[in-house]
Amino acid sequence: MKLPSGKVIITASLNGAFVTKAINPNVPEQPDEIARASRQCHDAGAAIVHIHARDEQGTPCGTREKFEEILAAVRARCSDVIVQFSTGGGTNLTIEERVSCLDADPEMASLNMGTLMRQSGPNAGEPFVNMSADIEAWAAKMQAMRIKPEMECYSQSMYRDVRNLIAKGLAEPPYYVNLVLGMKHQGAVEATPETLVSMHQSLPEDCYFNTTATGAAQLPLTTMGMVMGGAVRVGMEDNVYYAKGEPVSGNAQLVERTVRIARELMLEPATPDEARTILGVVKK
Ligand code: KMH
Ligand code: ZN
Repeated sequence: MKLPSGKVIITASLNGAFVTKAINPNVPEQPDEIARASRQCHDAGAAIVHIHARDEQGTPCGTREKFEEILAAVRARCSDVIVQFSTGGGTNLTIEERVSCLDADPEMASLNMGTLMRQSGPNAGEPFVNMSADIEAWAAKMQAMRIKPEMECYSQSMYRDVRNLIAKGLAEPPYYVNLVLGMKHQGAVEATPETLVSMHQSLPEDCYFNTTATGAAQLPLTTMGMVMGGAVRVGMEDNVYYAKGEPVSGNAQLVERTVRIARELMLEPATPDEARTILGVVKK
């Protein structure tokens, strides 16, 4: 499904699990940094902020307390933006730690729709596990808590689990699928115009789609995604360079560029409340 004409929903993916300050010192890790970045991105035009939790050393962590602390910090600086916590977490987290974010009762959370195999870094050979039974359990918990899932699909094969949730009534329409392009994991598609078009063409019914692309593909493929009538995700989780050799100065810099391009395409960034109405997100 296309977004209502003239609108684009922009998500800022603030930090992720892998980007450290050694990679880019502007990545927000601590609750107040995350809160400030959320406000800046909201003011630049983002309706949603996608957030991973980090401990005092910047290592990915997953406890209800930390997510509650982050949510409170964001709300203190920005009452309006939609907070989407990651259940993807980090390579060092147990499944229980990953989904502890749900206990903080965010408006949205990511829901990874299949298992991938890590092929690089210290965790090469370890799977990023998202079994169908787990996906169903997390979806059921989100449904009960009225947390809107963003279903992360890294290849068309993951649409099988999207259709499974729909068939079992474990998700509420309109469904929201994030086309995640360019992850290095085995099982993920590369980030090219062809893979974006191919994944878009085979989207399950009644789905709004978001376009996420890693690295240098983020700019061209999110631009394509807007032309195709989708939502887009930009941010330092997925891309730490503004241009070749020029580190991103902050997440808002990427949001500002996306808004400029959107307006050239006659699109206005949806406000958080407009995004709630379009996606069926319950305000909390
Ligand atoms: N790292 C992104 C490409 C999640 O956090 O749950 C995928 C992601 C999934 O953001
Ligand atoms: Zn993430």
